[in-house]
Amino acid sequence: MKRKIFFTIAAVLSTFAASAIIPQPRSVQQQTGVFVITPATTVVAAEGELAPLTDYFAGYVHIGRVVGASRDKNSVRLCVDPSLSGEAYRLTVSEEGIDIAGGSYGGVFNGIQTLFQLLPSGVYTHQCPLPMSVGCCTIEDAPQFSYRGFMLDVARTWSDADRVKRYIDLISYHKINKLHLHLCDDEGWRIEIKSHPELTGIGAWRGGSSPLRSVYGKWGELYGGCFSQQDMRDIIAYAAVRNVEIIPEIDLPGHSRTVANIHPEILCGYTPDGKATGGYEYRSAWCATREENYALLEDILGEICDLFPSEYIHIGGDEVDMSQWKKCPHCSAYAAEHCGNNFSRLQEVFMSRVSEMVIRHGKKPAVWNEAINGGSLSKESLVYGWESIKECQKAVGKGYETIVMPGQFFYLDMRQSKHEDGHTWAAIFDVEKCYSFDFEKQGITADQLKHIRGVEATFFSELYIAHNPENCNYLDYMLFPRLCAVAEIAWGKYGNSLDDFSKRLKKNHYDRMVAMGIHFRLSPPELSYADGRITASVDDGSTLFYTREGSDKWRPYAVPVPTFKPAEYIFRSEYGMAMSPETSLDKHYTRIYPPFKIKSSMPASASRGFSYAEGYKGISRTTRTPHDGDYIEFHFTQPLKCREVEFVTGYDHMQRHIFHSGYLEISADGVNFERVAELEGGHAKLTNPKPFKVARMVCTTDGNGTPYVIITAPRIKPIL
Ligand code: TNX
Repeated sequence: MKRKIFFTIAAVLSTFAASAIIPQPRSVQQQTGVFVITPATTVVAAEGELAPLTDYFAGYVHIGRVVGASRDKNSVRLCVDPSLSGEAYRLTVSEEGIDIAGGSYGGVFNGIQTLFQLLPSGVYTHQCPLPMSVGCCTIEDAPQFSYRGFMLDVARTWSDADRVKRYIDLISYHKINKLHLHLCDDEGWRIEIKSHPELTGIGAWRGGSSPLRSVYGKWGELYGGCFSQQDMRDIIAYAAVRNVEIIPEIDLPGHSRTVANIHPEILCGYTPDGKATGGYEYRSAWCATREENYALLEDILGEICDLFPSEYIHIGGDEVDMSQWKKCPHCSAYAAEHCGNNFSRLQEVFMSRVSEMVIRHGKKPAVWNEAINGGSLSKESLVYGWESIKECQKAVGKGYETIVMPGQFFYLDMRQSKHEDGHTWAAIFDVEKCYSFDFEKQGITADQLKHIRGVEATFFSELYIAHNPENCNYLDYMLFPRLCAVAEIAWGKYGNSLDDFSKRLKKNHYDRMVAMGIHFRLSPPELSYADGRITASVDDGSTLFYTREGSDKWRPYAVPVPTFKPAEYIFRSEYGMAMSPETSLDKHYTRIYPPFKIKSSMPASASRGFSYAEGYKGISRTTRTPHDGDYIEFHFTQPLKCREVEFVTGYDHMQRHIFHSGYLEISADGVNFERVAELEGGHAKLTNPKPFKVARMVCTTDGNGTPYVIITAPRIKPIL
């Protein structure tokens, strides 16, 4: 009797679980009864391609494995069913056992992921105790898109093999099946090329003793890393077990400053214009008409094609700075003769030659959407539409298979709310906005949809370097739960509403993500102020904390906080290792804009003079890179009284064009200065400073990896 009650409760629980899967399956039929996985249960697959999946499964659920024919009822049986299409699967849980039939290896893998989500979330810790009961059900499921991708930029901020494998696990739990690795860019070269060991020998390291200066974040310390070809083979094999294909990207012909630093001869040869660059080589595009360049690219791409088993090799094509081609006598003559002076067509000449190399090696080219602007790139190319939906439609219209990934929904390097970190160029968006992406609402027709191979989320990592990349918290926070939304868009929303997705996410998937070890982002707490009290609330079961500005002590929130200075309070919530952003009432963020003038040892640039920052109208720029001893002074008309002020070199969200080290001095009389803070990431913040008239940022590093310094207006908060 007791046993029966237990099973009934378990069945209710798993009934609930079956309707709370992410991505949600197409069809779920609940039945009565349960199957109990005990230590005596086995996972069974016929000999052959499914064998690795028995090991994989038993790595999570500690039961015996059987490879070969088995008549054992008490088992989880894996099989390929040719009547199912590719990655489709049918998961049947009966009182006798569990059957996972897939149209292919990938289909079976997908079925296993769905089964994991029917089990207690502890399954993801690899330590879930047995027995575990699963409610009887039949789930029939298939993805809408065969390409469900995630792109990680390991070039700007290095992520090593262990980290990449961890993300392979995390994406595969969400049935994402492509990992696009952005392997080189202006800031690094991350994959060993045996015929050109200098590419990683030099190009994988910056800062410290490296001849390559860092551009973002770090300076004095040598940092970076790269994958040997053997590392990459391990990653590819690890991913293959998890139904993930690695697609490598060698970004060409722009974004190539790393190669250009190592092999300056690849650049266009023309008489430099004499513009001061502080010794920094700013040009980065491969010369399109230098024949030897194609020989070098053949070496590189030949090895890439041999190393990666993927159908596609991504050859880049984004954001090419064509100004050098215009100055290059050979490129400009070629463009005049063959391209009607259209430099996009010259880019296509370049891309076509590179595509031919890839095709000769038995692969197909993948490119960013700008690469098809000239009109003649091979129709075999897969186009990644990142700039906008319109660019995706343009690619489809030209007959290309297309990956949809416009920045405003799919770039997970965008910030998630106004006062958080991250890029803003495409949008500020959180998981809900991300989930709201809808092909039909975006104006994509059923006919266009036929040429859409899938979707991809990206994480470009130039801002990551400033966020302690040695641990994954920031990256986890930026990726999850937005990647859960992308996973469901990729798998097919099948009419699920945002409300339904949010419920599944918060009620069930939060616990799974905690068990997966993800430091994901929680939605910020809701705040309101009335009758002298701030009330905070959350709708996801997370625990609330609050603090007051200037204090580092966080208190648990239990009841509304009485105060007449509500803007000074900061709230956040936690769930496992997940965290919400810190949030305050709007007034907390209010800034003031007192008049000031800039004086500097560095001249102001002609196009971005100091008046921009002085007028709080945008960034100002110097004409040269900074040297040890250079300074920037901020002279306020009236002594500045404030509750917080932050002085910023570089963009306010991006540690680039900064003073890499230095300090801040303030003075009440403009004569006597007191050193009050050290610069970190080009910034210095003062809380409740005594009134001062002049602040001076002093640089103690020679150079900043770029040809100038950006000066941003100070960010000043008023006394409340
Ligand atoms: C655009 S997306 C880029 C990257 C940047 C990214 C930042 C693309 C093909 N190019 O180089 O890192 O924006 O979001």
